[in-house]
Amino acid sequence: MQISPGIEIIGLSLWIEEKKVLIVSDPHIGYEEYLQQKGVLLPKFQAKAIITELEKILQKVSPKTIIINGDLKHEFGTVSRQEWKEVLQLIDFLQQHCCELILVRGNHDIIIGPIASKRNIKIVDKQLIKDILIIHGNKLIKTPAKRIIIGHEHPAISLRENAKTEKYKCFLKGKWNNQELIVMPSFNPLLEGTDLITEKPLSPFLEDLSNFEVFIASGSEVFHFGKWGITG
Ligand SMILES: [Mn+2]
Repeated sequence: MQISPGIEIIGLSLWIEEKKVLIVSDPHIGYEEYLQQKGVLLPKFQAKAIITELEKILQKVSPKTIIINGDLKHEFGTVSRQEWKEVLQLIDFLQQHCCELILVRGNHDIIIGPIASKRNIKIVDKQLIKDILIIHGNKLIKTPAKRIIIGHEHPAISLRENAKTEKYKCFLKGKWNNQELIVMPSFNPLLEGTDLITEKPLSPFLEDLSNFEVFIASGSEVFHFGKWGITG
């Protein structure tokens, strides 16, 4: 489904057909270990699940460029060998499927230099593709770009069906400063996201959500939920 002219939602990614650019956001490799340190017991599956989802997307499109829109790694304070292995595994996988891999720096990507030097990965603070600025979204920026794509927020929405409430990752589209703003969900299956109906947004781009449209991404399906105000 097109979220904006020339920008398509595929799984949890965005695809800019004209430039053959695929964007994924917030993989947060190492989030599993972070939860384990906090005493949450869970089987290790995150890196494998991320790659499986990417494989599904890459069966549909053949990107020239893949952009990770920030927070490749969850925490850099304590990096275990397993986490390094998974980060490099993801980078290697992505590089096998594109000519150029770009990481737009997120707030968790502070000490990312060693990865960049191990692999040929371009690290930027923002990336312009046509009239679209891709930026992580933890800080505001002035830009003449007509459209802005951010991550960082991990938007989700809870829907109640009968007695069950389920949380779905979603994309958001609205206006910021007269520019179109698109918000991407996290690509990590463990990070369900922030339910923006009940929780306060993190990103300074999202002060007023009342005019935002919601696009729920569930498996390979996308549901357009219309404006935020009437979804609640
Ligand atoms: Mn972030």
